[in-house]
Amino acid sequence: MQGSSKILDHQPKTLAPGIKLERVQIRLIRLPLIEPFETSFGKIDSRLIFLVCIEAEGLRGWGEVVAAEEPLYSYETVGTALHVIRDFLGPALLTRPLASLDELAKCLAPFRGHNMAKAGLELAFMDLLAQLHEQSLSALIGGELKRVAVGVSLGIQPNISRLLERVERYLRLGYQRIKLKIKPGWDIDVVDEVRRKYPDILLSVDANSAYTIDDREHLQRLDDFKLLMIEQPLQNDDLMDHARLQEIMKTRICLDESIVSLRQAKLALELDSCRIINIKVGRVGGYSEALAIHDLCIGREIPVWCGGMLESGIGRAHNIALASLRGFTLPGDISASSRYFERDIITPEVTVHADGTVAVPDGKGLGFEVDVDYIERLTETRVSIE
Ligand code: OSB
Ligand code: MG
Repeated sequence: MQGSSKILDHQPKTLAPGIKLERVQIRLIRLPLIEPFETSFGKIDSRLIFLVCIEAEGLRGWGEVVAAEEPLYSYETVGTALHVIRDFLGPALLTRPLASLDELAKCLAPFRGHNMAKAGLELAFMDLLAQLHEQSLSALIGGELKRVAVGVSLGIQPNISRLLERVERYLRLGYQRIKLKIKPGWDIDVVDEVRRKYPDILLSVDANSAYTIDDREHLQRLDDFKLLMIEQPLQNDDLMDHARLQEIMKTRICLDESIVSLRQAKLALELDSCRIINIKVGRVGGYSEALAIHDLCIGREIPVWCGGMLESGIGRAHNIALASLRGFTLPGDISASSRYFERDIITPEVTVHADGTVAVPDGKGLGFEVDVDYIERLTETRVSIE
């Protein structure tokens, strides 16, 4: 390994004298899920998708705010993001021309928290910047992979046989890793059954903070199943207990909810709270922080992978670009559009090849067409900031 500072060169792409953003548009659209998605914090049947569109220089850049309707995965919601973008972040971006991602990030940095809201704006800005540079998003951020490996996240099912049927289905479709959502009462036995039937697959579990350190002995039983990782077993703000758990478990802990910034990532690695990191642009506040965490992990030889938030095609396209960076060595939660939605809002839809990879598009910006007419028809709420 080389020294960490020189490893990667996400060349700071600047456009002198800067882009004057003309308008930030928010649209909320509801997309029904093909089947309900259940985690340790609840079940949803549809996604209220929060789209951000930035207009400048005759172009439109698209981003997505991944917040849910309820503050369960994080404190942010569709409602808080709407408020914060409309009243603070959006107006701040319209005050002066912005020449680079760095300048945009600096402009948003004074506002505390609300990472998903910030990320939605960063994503839209980066799509715009990539188009202005006549480059793909992947190329703009220094992505090297032409195909990214993907896995699937399987929600809690009404019974084991339904789960086994889903596992079979996604393995047949080529997905390279199966992740099972777990919670107390849906864990050891379930993992045991899946592992028994599929002794050699890449298998992981995600608890979404459903346990506490008092469950340590119970969680240690997961060590019997050769899991790739256990994702976020404990509370989001408890790096110390994660470190205590990692110390006594063979299975690598991967942190999701806990890693909200480069600083938290450094702290988690320093404490040995985890040995794998899941990067989500939304959770960390956008590309600039995501790239920094990626570079940190490469320097420390910590594998990273791209998490998902049941995004529409727009968020999904950004995830594909992110996952094309070379530190993303484990399969991401990047499913085909058809895994979640009857019809996506981009064309072509995201598809998973039989070898369990998704192609990184090389067209300008997102590399997919945004189906603006369809979005228009679905729009429930529209807010314009100018
Ligand atoms: O914890 O990774 C998670 C979905 C919503 C909120 C949190 C998570 C998830 C998933 C789904 O696991 C990943 C996907 O988008 O396919
Ligand atoms: Mg997770």
